[in-house]
Amino acid sequence: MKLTGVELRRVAMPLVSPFRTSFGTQTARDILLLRVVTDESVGWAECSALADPRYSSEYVDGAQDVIARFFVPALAAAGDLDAYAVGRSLAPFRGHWMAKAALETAVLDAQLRRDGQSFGQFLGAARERVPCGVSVGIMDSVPLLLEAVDRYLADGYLRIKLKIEPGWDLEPVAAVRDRFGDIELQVDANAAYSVSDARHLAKLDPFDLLLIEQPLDEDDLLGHAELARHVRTPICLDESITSARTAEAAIRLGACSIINVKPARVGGYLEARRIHDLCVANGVPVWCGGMLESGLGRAANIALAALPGFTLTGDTSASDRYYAADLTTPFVLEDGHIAVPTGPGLGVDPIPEVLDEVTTSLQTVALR
Ligand code: OSB
Ligand code: MG
Repeated sequence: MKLTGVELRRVAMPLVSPFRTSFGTQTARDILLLRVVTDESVGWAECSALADPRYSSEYVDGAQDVIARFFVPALAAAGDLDAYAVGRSLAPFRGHWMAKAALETAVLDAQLRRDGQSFGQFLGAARERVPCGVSVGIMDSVPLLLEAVDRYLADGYLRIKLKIEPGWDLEPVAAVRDRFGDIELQVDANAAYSVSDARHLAKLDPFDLLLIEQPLDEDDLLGHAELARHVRTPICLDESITSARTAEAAIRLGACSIINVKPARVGGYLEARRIHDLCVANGVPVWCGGMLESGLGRAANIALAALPGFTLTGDTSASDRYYAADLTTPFVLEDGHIAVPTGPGLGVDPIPEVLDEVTTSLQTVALR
């Protein structure tokens, strides 16, 4: 394939309810969409970068800038294009995994649409539907939290994840356990604690959580390994895992026993699959995380979550958990599961009328 055009579009997507975490409150997503045109086909992708660099160092304006300024010209100069060539062309540029992931995903979508192959087939999906969990934000009170969890369980979600931070941890966890009994329950701290909180975090042990996600800073692998010696709850890493290499280091150091794979955070689906393979080889359970994606990003995440090593329920929730009107045909929960798309590429397309309505800007990138 030869690259003939790249469009960068921003869309404003209000969330159905505010999503509060230790890194801030999201009330809407300001999403960067990529449309890549080649001489043979068209591909779409969503960049998962949030508006502020508070979950990780990336942010949406920065992602758009680095893609337009550096990444697209490098791809245009690279000649014959496929998803693997994207990684090679962008390797000289440091970091910017979410921006790289978006471009690689759009090219992979174009390639797979040309070949008539779905993301699931390409990645090695082993099932037709995936079990779904839901990530529940920090609430203003425990009763409001219980109400939200009650609704998600009634919807059919198979696993609940509670966002925690200092001052919102033992009490909400105890209340959810007490009210809902033996449900699959886990927590995510988004790096809100330090290793000196080990004794406090050990108080979560009696609640039999599936895991605690990213209690400490992104770069604190040794701290996580130390913490793992003081808590019984399995430690899962999210922010710390930026590549198969950091995943291997984390596993070898004993910093985690479970990994949350987010394709956006690790530079794309090819690296996500490598991490999956590494974890399978090391007996480390993995699950697919999310970044409040629209249907475009969700489609590929659900395909990835269908790989055989994804043995834990992911954060791949249905469209209506996030958006009143999704960009694509909505993903729906059936019996706690979402069906893996089967059409070519992502298997879903943006709905033109919805896209028009939510678009806030459109940049056509010069290929030079
Ligand atoms: O830490 O997993 C996280 C959303 C945005 C950024 C980071 C995280 C999350 C979630 C929600 O927990 C995942 C989802 O439902 O998409
Ligand atoms: Mg997380």
